[in-house]
Amino acid sequence: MTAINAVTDLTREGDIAVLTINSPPVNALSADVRTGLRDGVGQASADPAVKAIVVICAGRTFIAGADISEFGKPATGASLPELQGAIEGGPKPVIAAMHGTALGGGFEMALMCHYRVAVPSAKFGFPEIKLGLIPGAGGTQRLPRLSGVENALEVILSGTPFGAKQALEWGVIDALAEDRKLRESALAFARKVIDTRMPLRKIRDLNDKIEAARGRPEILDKVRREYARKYRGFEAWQAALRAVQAALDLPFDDGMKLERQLFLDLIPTAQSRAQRYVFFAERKVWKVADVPDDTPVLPVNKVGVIGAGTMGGGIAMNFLNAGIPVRIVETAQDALDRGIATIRRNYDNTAKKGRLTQADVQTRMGLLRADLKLDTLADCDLVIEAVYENMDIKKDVFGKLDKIAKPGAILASNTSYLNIDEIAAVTSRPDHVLGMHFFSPANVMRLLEVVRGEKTAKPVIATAMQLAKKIGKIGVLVGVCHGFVGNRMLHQRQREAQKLILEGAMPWDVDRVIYDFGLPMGPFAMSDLAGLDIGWSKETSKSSTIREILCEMGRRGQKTGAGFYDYDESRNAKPSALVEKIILDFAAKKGINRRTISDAEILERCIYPMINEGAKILEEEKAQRASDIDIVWINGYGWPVYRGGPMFYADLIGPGKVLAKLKEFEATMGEDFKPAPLLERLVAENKRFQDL
Ligand code: T1G
Repeated sequence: MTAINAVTDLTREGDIAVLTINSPPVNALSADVRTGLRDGVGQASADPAVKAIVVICAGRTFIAGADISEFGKPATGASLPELQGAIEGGPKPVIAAMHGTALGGGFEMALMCHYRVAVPSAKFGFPEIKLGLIPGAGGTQRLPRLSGVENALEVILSGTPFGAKQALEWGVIDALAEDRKLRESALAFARKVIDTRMPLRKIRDLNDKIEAARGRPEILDKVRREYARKYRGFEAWQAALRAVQAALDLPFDDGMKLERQLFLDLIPTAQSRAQRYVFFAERKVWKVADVPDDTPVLPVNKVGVIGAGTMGGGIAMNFLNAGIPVRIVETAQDALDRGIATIRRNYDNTAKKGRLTQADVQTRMGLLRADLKLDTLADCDLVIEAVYENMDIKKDVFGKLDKIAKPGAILASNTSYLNIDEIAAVTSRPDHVLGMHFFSPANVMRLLEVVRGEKTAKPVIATAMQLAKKIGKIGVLVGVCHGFVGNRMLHQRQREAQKLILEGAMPWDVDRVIYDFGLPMGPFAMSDLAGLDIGWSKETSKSSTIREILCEMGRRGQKTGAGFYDYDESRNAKPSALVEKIILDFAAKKGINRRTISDAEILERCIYPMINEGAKILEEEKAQRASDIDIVWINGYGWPVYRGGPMFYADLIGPGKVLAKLKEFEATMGEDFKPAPLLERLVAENKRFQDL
């Protein structure tokens, strides 16, 4: 065994050289790994006794891509083109032996090899698009030559990996290895290559699939139309289309050059920096400073849900999807029946779309028990309360639950705003009480705010975070404050949006600016979707806000065909002349001199107070880190991932710019814009939120 470098070993099996990469956790194609590969293949190629070379990885996966943490830093070690020269351009057949996830640059390195062998469970793909990048080492030029242009576009634009069976069909791999016998199978394949004098098969020379797609612009046009909506605001996908177009139009090496340039141009872009930031942020959220990874977790084998409404039903589905039995409790039979019917309907719809089989639906519904009696939850390990958002009702439920639930059971509230400590205080087990704030629709939205109470025990936190992962959520630990992280910041935006439409803008102006910024919809369209009458009551309504006036007029949002917008029968929204008049009259009555408000001001007034509130949340330690706040907004409120989140956005435009604008607004519009001390400090120290 020869150590090529710290992460690469070279061994010999007769006349076959085996290059083993060992660079945990995912054998990323770092400078060391690239150099080890280049020098190892070079060494083996120069050794006359060697007839073939096998490249294999130790650990849980084949190379899972370039080392994302190296992007934006000065390049060191062997370059990707050098690697290509050593492998594809080398004199000896190189066979890639793959397991786990061969992704990005790792998959491209394998496509530089002459042959590929993989275990049946291996996955292959180009997730670069999720990082605001495109494959930069030949993926856009080589994959179409194997899978055909349409399939390659789907792989590159979706970023979704495909399996070994598909890879074999496309000729991406040449043989399936026996599971857990990858090395032996790869050596046997290399043996066959040598003994049967198989040629140095270079994918660059395979043009039949390319020729078949030449002169058929409809292929890319169709894809362009399909992805235009999905990738509204994103940049990288256009570059991916151009690179694949080059594979069709240009000789291989020219296509490679163009791909490389497109790739290098994307690395410094704000979008790619944002999406790479989010990649690591999504992995940091799970790390809780004072709850180490070895903190014992409590068993959760049965879950109780109180309330079978929209949230309760969605919450229950998450656990049923994970194979955990659920007992759902409601106060009235018709409400219970309605809730169960909704769950069944949701599953049937998913089955109709082919994403579940009827057997899956049966299995999940089979894990669900429904009841009217709270004490049927006595044997649950975790009970999640999802009743009406009222403190007295919640305290009443928790008081009763505490007497019923078994010792050691965790009691969680799905409250969106209320004080978890106050709820916990009505129980005898405040250390086993926390918030688990799901987002509607709860079975779809990825975000789960895990609300840590003052007395919540560490094993309970560890259990909730692990459970979040188990049910496919991204769990973000937050502290107790009104509205936690997401809603607390949302309140800032909603307040400014309401003020802006009195001062001179119209709801559709504000929504257009927020929509163009990249969010799925603006504050007024969102309110119409949720219903303007949430928290409104005819009895107490006094026409004191536009919202109240609209509700009094029966304009309660989409569900009534009218709200801030008028809606046609297919729920398409259009600006309402009546609402415009209501706003003008209301402002006049308030003595407000309306003025022209620029789109820039609308954006700053909606976003900067959110950033400022984020700073306060960090000051109060209601979030562990700025990137957690960004993960909340991306996964719970549709903040565009290519803008990294509100706190990343602040760093991108400069905390100084945010501070200056807030001060300017404060001078004319008062306290709502008073900068958070943390923001002042960051600017004074010339730091960013990321530096905290
Ligand atoms: N670079 C650097 N670190 C990485 C990494 C990578 N590519 N992939 C994972 N890690 C770290 C991660 O931060 C975490 O660290 C640990 O590994 C485990 O990851 C030229 C341009 C492989 C499916 O986008 O999708 O190639 O938190 O928790 O759930 O064309 O990681 O423990 O300190 O996610 O088992 C393309 C990204 C790069 C793949 C494993 N490749 N990785 O999932 O573990 S661009 C990717 C993943 C490229 C070329 C281009 C997943 C995984 P820590 P994990 P997992």
